[in-house]
Amino acid sequence: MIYTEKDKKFKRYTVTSALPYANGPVHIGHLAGVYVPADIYVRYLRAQGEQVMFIGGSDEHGVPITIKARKEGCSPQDIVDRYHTIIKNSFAELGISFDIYSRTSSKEHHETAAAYFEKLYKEGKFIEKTSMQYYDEEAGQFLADRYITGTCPHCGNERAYGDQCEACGTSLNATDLINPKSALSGAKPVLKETKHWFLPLDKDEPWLRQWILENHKDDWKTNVYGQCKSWIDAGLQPRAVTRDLDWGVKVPLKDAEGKVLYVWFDAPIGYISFTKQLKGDDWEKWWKNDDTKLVHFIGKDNIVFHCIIFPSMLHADGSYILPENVPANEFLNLEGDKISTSRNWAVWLHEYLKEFPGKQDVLRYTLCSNAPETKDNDFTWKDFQLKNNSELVAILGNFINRILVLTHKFFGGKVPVKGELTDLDRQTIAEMALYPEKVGRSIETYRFREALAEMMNLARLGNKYLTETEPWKLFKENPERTATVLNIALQVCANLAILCAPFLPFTADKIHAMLNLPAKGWKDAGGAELLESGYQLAQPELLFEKIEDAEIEAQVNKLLETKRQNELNAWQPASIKEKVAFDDFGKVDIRVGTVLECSKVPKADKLLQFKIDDGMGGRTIVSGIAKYYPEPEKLVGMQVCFIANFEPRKLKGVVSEGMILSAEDKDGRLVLITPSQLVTTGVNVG
Ligand code: B3M
Ligand code: ZN
Repeated sequence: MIYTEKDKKFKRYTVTSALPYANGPVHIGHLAGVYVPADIYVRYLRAQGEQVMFIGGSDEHGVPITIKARKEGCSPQDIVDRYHTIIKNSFAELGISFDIYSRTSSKEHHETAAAYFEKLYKEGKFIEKTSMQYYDEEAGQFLADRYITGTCPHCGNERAYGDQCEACGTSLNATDLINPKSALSGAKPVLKETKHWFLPLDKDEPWLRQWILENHKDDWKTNVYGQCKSWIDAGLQPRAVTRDLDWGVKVPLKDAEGKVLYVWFDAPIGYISFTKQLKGDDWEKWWKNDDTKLVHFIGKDNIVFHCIIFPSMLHADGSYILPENVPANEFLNLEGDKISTSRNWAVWLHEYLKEFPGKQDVLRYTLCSNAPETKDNDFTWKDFQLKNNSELVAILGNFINRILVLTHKFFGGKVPVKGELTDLDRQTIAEMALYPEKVGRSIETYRFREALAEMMNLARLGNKYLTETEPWKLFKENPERTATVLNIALQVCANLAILCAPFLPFTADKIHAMLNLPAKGWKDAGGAELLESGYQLAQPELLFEKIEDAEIEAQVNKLLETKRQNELNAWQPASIKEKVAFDDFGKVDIRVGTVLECSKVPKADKLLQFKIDDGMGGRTIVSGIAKYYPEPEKLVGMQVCFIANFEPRKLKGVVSEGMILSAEDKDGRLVLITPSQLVTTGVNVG
């Protein structure tokens, strides 16, 4: 049975997943937070025989896209074309089973979003307000959303954007920011008058309070409910739904030259316009019938938009249903650090697919078993390896492989006939029968980690059954009993094929093929007669293979390299030291010398020993630059600068009479300072 929210029976499911911005590829954080759980949910519903529509697409408007285009010197359309293609293809390859994956720059979407606005406008649902907005005088442009940064008034984050603070998740208006700065020129912006249309969210407070805080108190996740509650309790404010920008859906009014719809106004309408693209004239029932269940899969930074603002838009129109649930996840970190597109701190899906061909299910498995359902979580490559080697290979893959190999060995690959049952058989069959409901109930309540763990428990049950019956030993003395054991074990395999399909669709297909199992739905699962006796099985193939340390090390090294690059990029010149009097500087005696000999100091990795011609009979200087000059003899003849009036010091047994000058580059490399032309040995530097 389907356990619906409040036990209401729905006829069809409209399932949406957040539209990723087409300004970069998709990474594991997106997948674990939104697309893997959404895909599990819809695959399960389809297996239950439900009518499901799974909507996805690229969000191709918004300031981050125009900022990127500006940086790269191309058009916003070029940017979204590039990333839409990468995102769409990589989702398909991972088996994210959208019924449609469209894009908001499409003509149909522009028409639908503009019409949506126009209808609300005509019905007087907006407030028209002239207000002062930030304007960059150098760039000659209003600074909407991410074009402006400043300090968040709530948490003090100095890099909050004009529409949202990513540190604390609060949604902002640009005028809330402390110390605002233009992202275009860095200039302090001025306030300039402009007209916009606002959604009066303040008027929606009473019904939002009732709908979320009362009606959905028990069935929405606590993280989602909590964010909504603090928003509503803080008092809702009217929100501008238009912007002074030239990239986006044009505001369909006469006096709105140079204005577009706010990206968070047009993007969720994408769910509707994509439905129209998919269903044509039949689209309305997916959005307007009470017996349709609408579910939005999103990440936690999108909660207010999907729980408050979009529902207010739907409510303002009046003919739409509201979401039944919004199972938002928290964030996934990578190796202990926040995933970041700009710092390239991510595992990119399209790269994973190239580097781990055929291992889609390993990623799906790891991300689901580690999904940040109730709190932020961490992805590590070590854990990825462990999950593959000691769970997928050792528990699931090994079980299925053993059974198939034994069936081929003893019974020519035919499902053997079941004889008399023992207590253990009956118990195993009875336990197996509980799994479809256990897994299903967890999926329906959006507890995907738990659901996956239950599915694996069925494989564990199978392994336990084998350990206790030992069919590989049994055959010689009791072929009949072996037949019964393998029959039952094969039924477990068949059940696993059905139950693992929402999570591991590629593996499910392989098991189906090996068992020659006709397509079966969730309702068939649990039974001990899925495979009839005498049925011919196909040849077994390994479902999973071990991931070696070297593969994991390569990934970890790739991340270390990213970290190194980030540190280099973050390099800034050291601040200037305290002022020094001219005469004080004059006390330091710097000279030019010529290298006569140079060699490594024995038993000291870092030190080079120089014999320097100083024009006064020569001197020895020891310098800690051996690492950067692996062939010291090549330095002979070179002119260097050195401090000539240092107190002599003993270093590793060698007396050093001075210090050779070098510059420290941003990666820590030391480079010798040398005059730009040959000069007389021994002259002063100053
Ligand atoms: N484009 C995703 C994000 O915040 C945003 C979702 C829109 S869903 C309508 O990264
Ligand atoms: Zn903040």
